[in-house]
Amino acid sequence: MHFYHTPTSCSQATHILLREARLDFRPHKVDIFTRTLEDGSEYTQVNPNGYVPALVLDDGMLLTENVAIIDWIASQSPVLVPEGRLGRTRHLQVLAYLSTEVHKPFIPLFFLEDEAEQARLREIVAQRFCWIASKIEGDFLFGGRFTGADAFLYVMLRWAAMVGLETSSSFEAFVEAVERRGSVKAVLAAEGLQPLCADASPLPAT
Ligand SMILES: N[C@@H](CCC(=O)N[C@@H](CS)C(=O)NCC(=O)O)C(=O)O
Repeated sequence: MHFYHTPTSCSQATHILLREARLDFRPHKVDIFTRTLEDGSEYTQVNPNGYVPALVLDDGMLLTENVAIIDWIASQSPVLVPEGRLGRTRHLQVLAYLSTEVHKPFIPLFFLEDEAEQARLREIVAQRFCWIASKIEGDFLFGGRFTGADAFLYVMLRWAAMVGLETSSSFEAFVEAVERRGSVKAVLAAEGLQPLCADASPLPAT
């Protein structure tokens, strides 16, 4: 399958999960500002909405939207979904929260110049991180099992670090546990990024 992504963006969660699920994929970098691929072709020919992530499956079907893509990858590798009768539903609940309550309001924090509006949005996003922090049980959001929601939360925490947004100290152990995973080390190396946790040993970039 083909995977369309932009390093550091929300597509990093998909990147981690494709590796967790050991799915074969060919990565393609997208410049989301010009909506072009590395060969200069127009990305809107692939995803008419112009944003990442996107997957094009081997049969040519296009998948977009973080929640749907993460749910689909988890359906290929059910260890990425919480256990229990409501496991998939609880997973979708957290994915929807991260997508609509954290990811979307977060994006303007990278661009807004109005200080009052920045402060208002930072407050909102910080509160939303508080709720999600209260959901961590053990290493991850659903106990000892790393799920798709953990990958998405990790990317949002990287964004928080990028804009200097203070978040709950209970995320420290979470980030350490996430950055111990081989999938995460490999993705950080592939995207040319350093781990957040100073003790995490990065993989050399290839
Ligand atoms: N509705 C999409 C939005 C994804 C999204 O906002 N992606 C950002 C990167 S984090 C992007 O590609 N932005 C460029 C654009 O919107 O043109 C989803 O949930 O997957």
